[in-house]
Amino acid sequence: MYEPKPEHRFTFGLWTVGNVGRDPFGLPVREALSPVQIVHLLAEVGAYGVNFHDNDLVPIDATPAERDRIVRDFKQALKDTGLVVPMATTNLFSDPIFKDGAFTSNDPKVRAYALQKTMRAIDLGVELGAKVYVFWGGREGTETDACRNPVDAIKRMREAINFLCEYVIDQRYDLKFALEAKPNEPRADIYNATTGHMLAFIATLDHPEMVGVNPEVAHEHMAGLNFLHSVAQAWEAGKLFHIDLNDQYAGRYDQDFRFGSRDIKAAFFLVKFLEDVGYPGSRHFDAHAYRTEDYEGVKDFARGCMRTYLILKEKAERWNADPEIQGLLAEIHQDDPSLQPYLGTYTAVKAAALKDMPFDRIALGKRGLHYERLDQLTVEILLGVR
Ligand code: GLT
Ligand code: MN
Ligand code: MN
Repeated sequence: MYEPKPEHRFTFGLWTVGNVGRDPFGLPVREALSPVQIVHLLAEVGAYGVNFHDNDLVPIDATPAERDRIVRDFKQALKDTGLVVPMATTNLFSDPIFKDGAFTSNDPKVRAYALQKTMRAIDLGVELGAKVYVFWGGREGTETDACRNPVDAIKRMREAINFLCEYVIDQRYDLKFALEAKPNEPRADIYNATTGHMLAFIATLDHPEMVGVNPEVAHEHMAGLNFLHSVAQAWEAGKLFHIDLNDQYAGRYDQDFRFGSRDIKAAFFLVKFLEDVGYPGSRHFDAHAYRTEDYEGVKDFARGCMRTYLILKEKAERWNADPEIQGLLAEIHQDDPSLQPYLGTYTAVKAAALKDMPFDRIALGKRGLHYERLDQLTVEILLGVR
């Protein structure tokens, strides 16, 4: 019942199940797998797709011949397993050249190199079938604002995304961009720190229709925000091009835990939202296994992400079919046709009528809304007693 199937569009990055468990305080705990091995691991656990940064697949210092061999082997692994590549992205953060950012760097040479690297990575992604191209800013930020006026950073970021949109159009690629925010880490403060910032930024681009967002659970939680609200705003704006699922509590470093492992209720309302609106894109798990695990544990982690999603999907169906919940919702959302002349699109007549309308403010403020009951019913569904 909770078996992952291709129609669920569950994807993982090469960097997720391939994560070797290095952290700022400790060395790798798992031996690195090759991209081909990772594809086979993902096929074994039942994933639909695999995403990558350019350098997850092709090392930054590979020769053209090495690149061709690696890409050939990777394509063969995709063919052998049936996995697809729905998304690709660029590593603009690991190499020391990017220590002060890529597109927002003060050094025009670094900015130019970042564009070159991204164009090459776009070519690679498209060659392997990607339809969505993610931009996570990585090191587009500061430790000290003495180094740059943030307005210049925003202008440089706009210039880069505009440039790359034109490149995609020029190449006649069928590719959309998805911007991913993270508020802090790996630098102290990152520009365009939340999905909301990204949505506002997109509206200022030359080709806003080509650019959407890739919200990540952990990144909005890091900022203490409600992830569902960010996702809903992106969806309503037609901008939910991709999503990164994982988990973590607010106020911590970017933990990238297994989906649903920290805040089940938030994960539930997220899954319910994605399923209710019919979000058609990838459900990408941008997470990694605990550092305590070997590769069997990594498989447990990956299976767990997908299984939890599917369990929550089933819980959402149960919630939608629950007569008591639906009864409460019907009550909560009851319309009042007598208010039609006053609400909706503005007219001068409506405004005048509304200004004269008497309200029983005290009575309206006194009503109980039954949200305690509604939330308890939700919790009981999640706890499996309903
Ligand atoms: C990195 C980051 C993620 C981004 C990845 C894509 S890399 O793991 O923390 O949130 O989605 O660049
Ligand atoms: Mn993250
Ligand atoms: Mn992410």
